[in-house]
Amino acid sequence: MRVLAVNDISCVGKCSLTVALPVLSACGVTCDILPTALLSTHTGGFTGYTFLGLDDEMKKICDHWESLGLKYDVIYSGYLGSREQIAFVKEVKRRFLKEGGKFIVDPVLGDHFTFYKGFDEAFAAEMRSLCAEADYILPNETESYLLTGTRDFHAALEKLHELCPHPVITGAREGEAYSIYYYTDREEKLSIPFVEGAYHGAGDVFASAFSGCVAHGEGLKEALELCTEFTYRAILRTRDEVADRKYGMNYEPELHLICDHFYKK
Ligand code: PXL
Repeated sequence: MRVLAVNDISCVGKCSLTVALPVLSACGVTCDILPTALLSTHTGGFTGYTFLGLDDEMKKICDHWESLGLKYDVIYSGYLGSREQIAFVKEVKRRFLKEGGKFIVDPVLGDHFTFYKGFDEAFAAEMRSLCAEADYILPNETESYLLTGTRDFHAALEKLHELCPHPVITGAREGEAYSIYYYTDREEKLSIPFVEGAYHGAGDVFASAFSGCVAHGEGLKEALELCTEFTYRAILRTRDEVADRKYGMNYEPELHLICDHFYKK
């Protein structure tokens, strides 16, 4: 099984490709990478970070890959640095996704009901058009709102389902519970206890594990149960063991959960 992760390299502050690579390896899946940008840190909570968009390099990399005849079972796209990159990812899907392969879009736009730095409404509109080409989309609560204009999870899920067969809203606080709303052939949800605080990179931990599950052909419900349990355990460890949460999640000690799921005899 071969997954292509299209995402940035944030050198410090575990997220994006520095999470996708180890998590997909734990799934027993080959993870090739198409880096979208190189940053000294991610943009959430650090100041003075460097940013190098890799638009031109991405095109050259893909031209080389075409000469190798590469094709992927799953393409997973995350943080994209420009509207042009979003358009290019549609081309990447056309050129490199196997017949019958799955396209997963984590529409990285923002958190806490604001855009991440550098993103705006025009970017969100372009991201919506990428979601329309996906088999699965994984917006957080904020991204679901930015894509649909509604904070009501039921209404948002319906609107997202008009775009894509299997939307998954990865976080909805409901009192003391935290719910994942998703669409199989109807609305379904999965709940875990709510944990106070912000956990940078949690969405990437979740989306990477989900991509591994899809590569294994796991059903949506089973995949979400595993990814939610894995992310929840990592959140508890991070809450208890990490002093400065902008450096990312302490998910590594929980990777065994994923290895065991796929490989324990
Ligand atoms: O985790 C999402 C993410 C990915 N990549 C970069 C980011 C963020 C969120 O802040 O800044 C560069």
